[in-house]
Amino acid sequence: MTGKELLEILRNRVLVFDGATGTSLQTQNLSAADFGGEHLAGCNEYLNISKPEAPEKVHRGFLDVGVDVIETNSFGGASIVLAEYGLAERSYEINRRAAEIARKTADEYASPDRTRYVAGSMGPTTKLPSLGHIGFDDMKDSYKVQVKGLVDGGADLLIVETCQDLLQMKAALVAIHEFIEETGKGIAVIVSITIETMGTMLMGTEIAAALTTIEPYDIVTVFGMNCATGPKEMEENIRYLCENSPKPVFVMPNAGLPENIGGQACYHLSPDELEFWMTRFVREFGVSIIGGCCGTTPDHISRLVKISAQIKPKERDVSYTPSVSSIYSNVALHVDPPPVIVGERCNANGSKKFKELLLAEEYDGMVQLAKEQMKEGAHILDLCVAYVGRDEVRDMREVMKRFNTQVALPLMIDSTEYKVIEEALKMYAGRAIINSINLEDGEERMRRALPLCKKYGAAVIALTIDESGMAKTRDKKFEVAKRIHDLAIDKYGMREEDLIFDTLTFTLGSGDEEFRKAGIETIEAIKMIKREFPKSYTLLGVSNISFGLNVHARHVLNSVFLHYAMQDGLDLAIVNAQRIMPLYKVDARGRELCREVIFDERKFESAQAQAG
Ligand code: THG
Repeated sequence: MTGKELLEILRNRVLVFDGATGTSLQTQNLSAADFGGEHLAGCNEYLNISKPEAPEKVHRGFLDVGVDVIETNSFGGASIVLAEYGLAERSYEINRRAAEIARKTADEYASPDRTRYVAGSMGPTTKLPSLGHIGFDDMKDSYKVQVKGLVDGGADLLIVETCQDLLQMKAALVAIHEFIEETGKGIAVIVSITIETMGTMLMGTEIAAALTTIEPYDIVTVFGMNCATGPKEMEENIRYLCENSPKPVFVMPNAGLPENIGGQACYHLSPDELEFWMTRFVREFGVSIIGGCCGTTPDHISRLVKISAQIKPKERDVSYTPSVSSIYSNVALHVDPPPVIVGERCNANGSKKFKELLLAEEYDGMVQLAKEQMKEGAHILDLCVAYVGRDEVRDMREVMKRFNTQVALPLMIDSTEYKVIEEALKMYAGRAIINSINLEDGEERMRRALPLCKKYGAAVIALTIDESGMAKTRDKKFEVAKRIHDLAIDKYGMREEDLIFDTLTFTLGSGDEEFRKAGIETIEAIKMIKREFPKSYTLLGVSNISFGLNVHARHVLNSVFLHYAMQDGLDLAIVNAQRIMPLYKVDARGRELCREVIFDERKFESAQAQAG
């Protein structure tokens, strides 16, 4: 089924998933021989080959109580997990068999007025790419084989579940994205993350950052959470998703928190308690898909079937704020009062200190500079490691490896090289911003960069530059912005809110007649863009306005320019956070002088003319 078809089903009712596969298999007391020998004992996925009756029995238990969807016995079916049993090469076969067993059993229970669906289960594997346990491409390739097997075996949809690390989740999504592109097959996808008892994902991710990272993926139809805790502990996060997620919400709790009894995890939540919490989630919060994770039995799940028959989910009133995220937390693309501050100093061309750290390959010092900017008030960091004569791809990898987990702020990837941008995106768990695209070489940059945005869920900065160069007047800046806007949306599938327009300013510090209106034109173009594309964002590299002036004049002019740009709708500003002053801290004379320069009022000349 396609994502659209899944949405259609969810318009009318709550969909019920099955319960625990792993703990249900355990209760069958299978012998080593059932698993195919001592060396395979414990490999649940190999049962699809060695004893298919075992997973089939689990499916029947849940289909008997009336579930809509059963999950394939393939949670650990990625080759990187199967490798632990020497079964890596058999991943396709094992996943395909898992789907075939579920398909055959589900079809047996289906009737003309009652479809039973098969969800292909994709677990988190045993590796965390954000900790360097495995490379992105290796993980993605492993998932891709699993996807192929599950779809070929007859899965109706895919569930990427128990996600621990957003980068692991992205590897699974990129695998599905590539599979869809290569085969042309549309398949619905559910993503489910695991929030540990401490309130974040294993890697420390807050629910808001997870939502921000997943939200741009249009291949993902439903988003939610499963495992780690019982429903009670999930309550606040479920409430958050129901209030903020534009995608329908999925919940699949454990039967309570596990208790360790003689080395075995035991789950004690009663069917009554599960029914109580899930009723609340559906009726009061508006959850659309319910099921059970570890420890849930057919007795538990029969209660969910009852809920689905009796209760319609609450109509949700969702307000999503477009944002970007690091692996830990998220930052909205607009704050009140503005601006969102983008720290400019992690730039090998814009900071002497950062350049020196890069040349000395002092990567930890670079992390320190990033952290300093956070203390100075930056919300996002611009990151540029381009330096003549150095290998930018290698430098980006070295820096990203560290910044991904050691810097809590979302990043802007500032590079003109697509290879650098993609390598950065492959190492970044959160939602990044690509800095930038333009029309200097016609559509080429858009054609290369925007598919990367779609694949990795990034936002993008669009500069008002076209084949004739950097736009100088407000009308030309707007015209270029409109051309990019229309192409990005109509041809590349971007959304208005994924675009951040930078109306670039030349310096007012040169004194050239040609550039005297640079400041006003830039500000007026921001106004026009905000009026015509209200869902898009605007950004400026503020320090550009003052190149060529002395340090003190720069600080003052930058601050005053930022003030006026903000008044006219600027959302984000790339600045040296430490050096930006609020307007009241600039003395009145400096403020007035800067205003006259920015708005080109030419008091000086007209006074001279009068005197003459
Ligand atoms: N738009 C977008 N991206 C950008 C820019 C833009 N990225 C780069 C740049 N412009 C914004 N970043 C900087 C960084 C530093 C300076 C200016 C802009 C700067 N640095 C001091 C100098 O060169 O004099 C040096 C400071 C130091 O060495 O510590 O001014 O416009 N989308």
